[in-house]
Amino acid sequence: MNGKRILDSKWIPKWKALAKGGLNPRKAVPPTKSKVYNLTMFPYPSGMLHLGHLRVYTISDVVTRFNRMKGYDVIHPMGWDAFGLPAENAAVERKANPAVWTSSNISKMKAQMEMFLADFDWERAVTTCDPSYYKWTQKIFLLLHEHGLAYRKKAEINWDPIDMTVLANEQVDDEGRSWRSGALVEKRLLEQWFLGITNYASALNKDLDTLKEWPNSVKTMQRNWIGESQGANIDFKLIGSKLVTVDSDVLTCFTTRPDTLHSVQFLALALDHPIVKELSFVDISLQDFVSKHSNSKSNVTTEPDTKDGYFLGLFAENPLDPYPDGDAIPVYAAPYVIGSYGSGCVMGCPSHDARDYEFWVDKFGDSAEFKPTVVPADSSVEVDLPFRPKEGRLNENTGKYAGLTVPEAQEAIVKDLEAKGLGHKTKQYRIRDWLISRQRYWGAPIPIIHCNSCGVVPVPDEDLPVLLPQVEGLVGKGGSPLGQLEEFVNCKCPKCGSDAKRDTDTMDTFMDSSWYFLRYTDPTNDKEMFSKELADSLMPVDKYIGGVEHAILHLLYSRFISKFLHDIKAWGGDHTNGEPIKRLITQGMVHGKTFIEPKTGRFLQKHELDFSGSKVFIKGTTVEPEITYEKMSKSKHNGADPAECIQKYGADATRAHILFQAPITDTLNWDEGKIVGVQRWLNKVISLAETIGERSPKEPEEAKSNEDFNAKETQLFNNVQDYIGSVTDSFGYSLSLNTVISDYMKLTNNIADNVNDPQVSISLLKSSLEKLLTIMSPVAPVTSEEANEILLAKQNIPWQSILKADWPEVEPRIENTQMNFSVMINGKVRFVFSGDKSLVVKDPTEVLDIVLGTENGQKHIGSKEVKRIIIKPKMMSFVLGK
Ligand code: ANZ
Ligand code: ZN
Repeated sequence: MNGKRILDSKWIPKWKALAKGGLNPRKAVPPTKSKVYNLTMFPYPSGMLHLGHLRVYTISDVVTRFNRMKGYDVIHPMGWDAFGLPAENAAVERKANPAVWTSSNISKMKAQMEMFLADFDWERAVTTCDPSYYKWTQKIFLLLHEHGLAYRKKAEINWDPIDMTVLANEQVDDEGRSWRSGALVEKRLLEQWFLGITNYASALNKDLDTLKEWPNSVKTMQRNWIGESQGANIDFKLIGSKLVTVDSDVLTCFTTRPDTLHSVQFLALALDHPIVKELSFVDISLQDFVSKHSNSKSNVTTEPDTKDGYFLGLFAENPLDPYPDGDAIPVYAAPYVIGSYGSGCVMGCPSHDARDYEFWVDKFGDSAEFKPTVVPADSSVEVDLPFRPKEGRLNENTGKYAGLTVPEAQEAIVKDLEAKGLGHKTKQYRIRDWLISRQRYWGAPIPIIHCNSCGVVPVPDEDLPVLLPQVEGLVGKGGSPLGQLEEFVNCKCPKCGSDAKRDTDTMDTFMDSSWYFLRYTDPTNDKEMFSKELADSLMPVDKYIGGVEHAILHLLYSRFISKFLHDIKAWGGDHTNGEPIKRLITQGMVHGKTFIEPKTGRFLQKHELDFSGSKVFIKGTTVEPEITYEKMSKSKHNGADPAECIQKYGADATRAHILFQAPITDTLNWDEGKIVGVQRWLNKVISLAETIGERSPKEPEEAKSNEDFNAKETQLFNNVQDYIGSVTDSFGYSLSLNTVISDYMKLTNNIADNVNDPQVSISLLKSSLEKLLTIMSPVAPVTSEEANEILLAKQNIPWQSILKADWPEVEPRIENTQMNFSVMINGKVRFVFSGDKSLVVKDPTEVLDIVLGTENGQKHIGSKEVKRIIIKPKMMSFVLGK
């Protein structure tokens, strides 16, 4: 352990004694202002804190310390996103109990967080795998079920035919093989639980506009994910249909371009459309067509780009131009139509849509005919088909709509269709309902019982939580692990009392994390998921800091569940729209320094390199490696261990370094070598405390008042105020934490420059240093506290933690009436004299008298004869006789 770590371990217990176990004594000072809820994305307890964690938690810790010093009532909780596959895998591999594995990881990580001084509200901690937490996750599931927002539907899963088990997508490699058995993974249909997030698609999309303090990039990602399209549903009647199982003779198409209705030349149905299903019973070549295209469907659901189509022998009519006056429109089955989007039926406009164009040309080649209806606004411009204009007009093929612009035609056509009952305006969303069933062990059991007579029966409230059964030595075989535990599966139906079976799926872990910030407001409540009163007083989250990798799923699910809980009045009221997070801050990644062998491109390990000189060489050669910064990974040998860094340099230096290297939203290139600059700064602060403390009077003395400051003092005073102002701003809205560190360094140098100047009073030096120690305490609490202790001890003042201090107010700058004069004696500058600006216009002999009143005046002029005196702004010259 080196000196810095000794300091860390000196202060941690002292703070704990003052802060009831926390790490920040300020927490014991009653707040005077409103609540501020600072949240960071809680970690998965893998057992190892990495630099990404260190970065995000340092950011939220320093901001929280600042907010507390400002007097705010800050909530800064931490917890554990503790369910999930890694624990389960570790359990299978080591025959360990995932609960034990998880809780030992939690204690390790908690200790690592303490090492870098993160001060969280541990009294609010939640652990998602704890029954006292997942009881309420299950309750939320049941509430969703009660409101028709949780339902069962058949969906595909990955099935490993050798291990006889369900696999998560991550367990299937790129070739579609199981990670463990190597078997080719099969798709199987299984009844699974879905949550109706699509019911909230419109609100989730619209309310993005109210999130003024979210990064636009994140809002755009969410918008794209939700994928709202404005358009219309248009009904096409089948001509002389003889369908049996499908009892409607209307095909509804969703289109974003109702203005192109007159250019429709075919309709295309998805392969799983009921009409295609019916017809394929009797048509073997259609069967072949469907199965050929269904089999080619890959593991991931990418959009098939095939232009293939199969004519179904059916015709439909255009609602605005019915048969027989209008054309009979052929109906195809086509793989490019997505069954789950819109109505699974497309109105094909070869003249105006690229995909429809390709489809059409593929069918008819050179003899394909076209019916363009939209032309450029400027009719002299020639265009190629397909023509997909942003600004255009309808042509003569459109009867009464000819001449209208695209938006005008859309309005008019939809209006006419509505009048005829053949169409209406609508919106479509790309987002799908949320599949939450996992055929895994380590998750919250779905609180449902299946009864032969009553069907799906929710577990009654009084029987919650449905406990995850304890297992010794999980085996990763045979479907849902819970399904093999007879004691778990077999139960009585809560409704009729007959033998029944429990649902054996567990919930997606995103469900656990979709509401943890609400639980933090009331973490120990065993009567409710949280009290409405507490949630209302603490929500919404004011700042949420975390990785941009959660921009879509986690944040969308959190918004969905929060809005749902808001709608059922579990929290909030009419004044909110149930949005849980006011401001979102996405921190950048941490990249590691990577050494590459220039010829082969091989990643080099540290032991292959020679760091002894000013340049790095590959050991035993004169070859310099290529150096880049890349995402840290084992294969690139570019990882860095935060614990090691803290051991070496201490928590303060590590924290300051991580903030200093890059703005918080940028990628941070981690280069441990650069930490020396920060160390030098921290050492300087300590030595300033020693020097200034040494020179401070042992008895309290009255500080010089601001009006009496000379030019030097005024400048130092004003600088201190400027830096306080700048640091305050940076900690405030802009969160420009890298400039905070450079401000600290500049202010430190500023004080150091004045420390040996006899014209600067010791009381001002001392108060300047105190200000510095106060404003740097959020980032470097150990150094602040240590320097403060030195300063106090030298003055025989009993120790008081500086972490309790209020954040200093910026005092008004002092208008400078003082001027620094360089004093020349016989043509050479000998010293600087600080005096009132008015000296320039004073009688020179009076000025001489004043100068003689100073130490320097006596030393350099003394009783010598003065032959000439020149006084100018910033300059005085005395010519002395022999
Ligand atoms: C006629 C048309 C003419 C269209 C035109 C586009 C351009 P977005 O914007 O992504 O919502 N469509 C509708 N349902 C579909 C399905 N199930 N599978 C594949 N494509 C489908 O896309 C909406 C457009 O995609 C719709 O507007 C429809 O083609 C097609 F010049 O209708 B359009
Ligand atoms: Zn029953």
